[in-house]
Amino acid sequence: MSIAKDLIRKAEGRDALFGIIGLGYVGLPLAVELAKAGYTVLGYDVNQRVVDGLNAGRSHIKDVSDAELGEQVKAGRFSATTDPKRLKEPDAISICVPTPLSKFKDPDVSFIVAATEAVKAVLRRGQAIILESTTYPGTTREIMLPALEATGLKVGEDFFLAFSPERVDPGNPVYQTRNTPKVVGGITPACLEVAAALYQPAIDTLVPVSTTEAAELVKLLENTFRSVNIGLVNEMAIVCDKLGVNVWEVIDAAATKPFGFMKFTPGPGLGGHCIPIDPHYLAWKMRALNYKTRFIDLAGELNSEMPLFWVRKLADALNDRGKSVKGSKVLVIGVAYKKDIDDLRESPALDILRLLEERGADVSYHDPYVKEFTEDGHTRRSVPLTAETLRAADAAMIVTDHSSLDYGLIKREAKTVTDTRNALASRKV
Ligand code: SAJ
Repeated sequence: MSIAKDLIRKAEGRDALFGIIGLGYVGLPLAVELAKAGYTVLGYDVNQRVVDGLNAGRSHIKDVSDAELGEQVKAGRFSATTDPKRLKEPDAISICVPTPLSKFKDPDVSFIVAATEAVKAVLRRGQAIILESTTYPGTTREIMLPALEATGLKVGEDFFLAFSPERVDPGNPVYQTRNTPKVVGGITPACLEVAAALYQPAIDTLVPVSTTEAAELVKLLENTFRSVNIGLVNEMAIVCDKLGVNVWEVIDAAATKPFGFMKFTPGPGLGGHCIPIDPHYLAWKMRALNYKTRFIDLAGELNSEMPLFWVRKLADALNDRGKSVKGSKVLVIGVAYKKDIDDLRESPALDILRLLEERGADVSYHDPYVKEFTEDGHTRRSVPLTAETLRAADAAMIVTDHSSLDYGLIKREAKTVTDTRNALASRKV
């Protein structure tokens, strides 16, 4: 039997040992889903504390409960290691490592390279390697393939190589790993067939595409689509401000169109570890091909302007009360990059805090999900949201519209509120 057919048979029988490199918000939910489907899963991470916690049945990822992890650990279907030599054991390995941007907004694929080197060191006949990390089109073929074929093994015959973009939306109550359709592209047809067969027991819907580049681009299109549309509504917020029109009213009315429109909302800017970053992977690749991705660049500029736009709106509100930003006490309400989570990555609130302090404001923040954080060596702690803290501030700014906030209290007690999320009006307080 061919090696591919043998792997497919193992997948069908759940006899394959599945490896996951990177046990974060993508890798751990995938590992548990594969174990639930009947595979034995070996997790690999460089962080010994994470590995020890997982082997003790303690999850560090909100979307994976200790109970569901512990069940798989107890059943012997999941274990974790920091030993890269053990990567020779799995028949299949999914790579779920971070792909951040460098400070020059260039792709940082160092984690993918490190994972590839770890696999290359132990690559054996009969293994399937699937990259899941969001990256620029060509990464799988240009970085991973040469490294793995340098072992002398032949892709599509001795080993298999594919790309399948992660589509994890942390905290999403409806869509998790199993019920989110999974796009897969292979370096060869056999690679695609093997990768799809390996995922099939754990994923409800597989979406095969013809190449790894197509699969890489699918994810970048998805997130560039969001960044560009958020940039559009943020520009509409600036347009409406200049025209004295309520942008939220305009968007809500436009959203009544039952076809051909998709609602996005203006905000304080673009945060998170996906939307502000993924489009720049594509822009970087296209610059190398002498093409300027104007939509991506323009959306990035517009979204980056929003913190200053809202700081200026707050300055106007203070000015209307005969006050300057300099010397005023400002309470920023919500610092996470989006509501109901504790994630600060790329949060526009960080820019807003900086811009206010640069203008001489005495700034404090309240966020029920972020008790404290340190940035550039400066630790800030969340203050309670009370009538006292609201009254003590000359102005408040709602940056993250967490569901748990007491908007009635904010409306009653704050001297003035700059509402970047239309949180008060939308809740009719
Ligand atoms: N934002 C707006 N206006 C909007 C939507 C978002 O200003 O209309 C802001 C948010 O406040 C946040 C940033 O954009 O600061 C990103 O928000 P997001 O809703 O896109 O959330 P993310 O960053 O968690 O994006 C993830 C992505 N998932 C993956 O990459 C696998 C994205 O593809 C999902 O569509 C998104 O979750 C989701 O729908 O929740």
